[in-house]
Amino acid sequence: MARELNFDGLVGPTHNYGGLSFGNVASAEHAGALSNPRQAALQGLEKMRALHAIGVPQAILPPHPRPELALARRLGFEGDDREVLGRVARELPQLLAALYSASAMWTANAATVSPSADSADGRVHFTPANLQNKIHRHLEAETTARVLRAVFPDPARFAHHLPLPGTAALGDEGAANHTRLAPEHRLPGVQLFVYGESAAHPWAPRPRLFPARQTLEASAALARLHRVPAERCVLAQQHPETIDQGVFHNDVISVGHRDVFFYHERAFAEGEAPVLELAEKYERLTGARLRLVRATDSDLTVSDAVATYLFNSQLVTLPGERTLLVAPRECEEHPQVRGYVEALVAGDSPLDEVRYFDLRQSMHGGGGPACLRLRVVLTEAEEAAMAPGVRFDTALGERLVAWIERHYRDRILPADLADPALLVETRTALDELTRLLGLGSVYDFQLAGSGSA
Ligand code: SUG
Repeated sequence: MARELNFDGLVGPTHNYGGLSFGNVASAEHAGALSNPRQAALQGLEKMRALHAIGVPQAILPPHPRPELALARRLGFEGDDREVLGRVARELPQLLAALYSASAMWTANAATVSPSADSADGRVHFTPANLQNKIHRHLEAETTARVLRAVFPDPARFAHHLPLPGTAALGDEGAANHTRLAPEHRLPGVQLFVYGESAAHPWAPRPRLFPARQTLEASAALARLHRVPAERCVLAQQHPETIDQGVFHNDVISVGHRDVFFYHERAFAEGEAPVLELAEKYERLTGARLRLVRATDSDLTVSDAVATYLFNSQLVTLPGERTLLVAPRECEEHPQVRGYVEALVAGDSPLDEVRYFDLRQSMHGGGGPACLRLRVVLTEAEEAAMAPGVRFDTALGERLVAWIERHYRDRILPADLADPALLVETRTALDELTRLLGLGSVYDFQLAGSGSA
């Protein structure tokens, strides 16, 4: 037996719209807008609660410590916490949003994870993403590494790699560019690694407006580190024109789960070739057929996909082997996309049901249902070796709702980030959370005992 657990990111108390992600259309559109951290966290929890209730195994990854004043200090801002915050607010206010970013909620970017069934050494492999393309996101790698080691401690079962070096040549955005397909979770499968560009192919078409955040060299290193045999890997370049239209990760244009791969015809630079390679390898290695759902431009355009995040839906298996599409509410509100999805579900496609979720607070930063979760396939024994406190159940859900209502603000504007009270509130909330999740001290401010605010 093996199951796929969805580790959702719990939205942190400093969720704000900094407009920090060049190339992410929603992030740019909402720069400086009023955010509601309380609602953001509750919307995410509601998705976890609903999926748990229909039998989808669910767990939680905690928010990261914010503000990350260590970054400000490395940039020359001196003094105690209050002084550093005050100086940044006066001299470099645009840095405040990065120091306070709650982007760790998008755990599809936390790490790449390969299940033990696919790895030559029979262990589950984790590599935290370096997220080097964005200043606010590169902050996440260190805490992610620490949290993953705390949640998956046994070295005989779990292999933890260092994040790849944080340089443009090795840009890595984690599971958002990685899809694992297998007839059943416990059986060996095939892994698709999608990248935006490569130094080895300087003449290949590349995006002209927006950055490609993942490189071929990074994806190849992940496959090597995770000891996934080459015959089980497919490496594919994302279509550069889609990156320029706002598809900054592959999970905005395709999604796969078990034996289903749902994608837009413009997803890949080489058109249908990588999909055929995937299907061919899948069939040869598993003896089963990959079920493909290919959306064409007449079904929906790339810009519809970016506006609604249809491909950022989650695919999950319901009891009775039915496949559910967990889609953002924006798909339901878009007549053409809604019509397309409903036709798929009503017809004989592999998609059997759809459910829409209101994740508006996250969507306005460019993160849909699939961005909010990191999938980890675990055998029964591996699951038993995992830290138990992060497993989601109804009781934890209720405790988290109470914790959010106790600690979270319901409005943050850019100017509020200068308020030292937010720092104190955030640390108090997070300190309490690590006890609630039984994680021990995983945050710098707990380890160093350096709360001088
Ligand atoms: O990296 N947005 C995130 C969204 C990540 C979505 N994840 C996946 N597609 N898997 C990003 O661009 C916006 C932050 C801001 O503007 O304040 C942000 O970081």
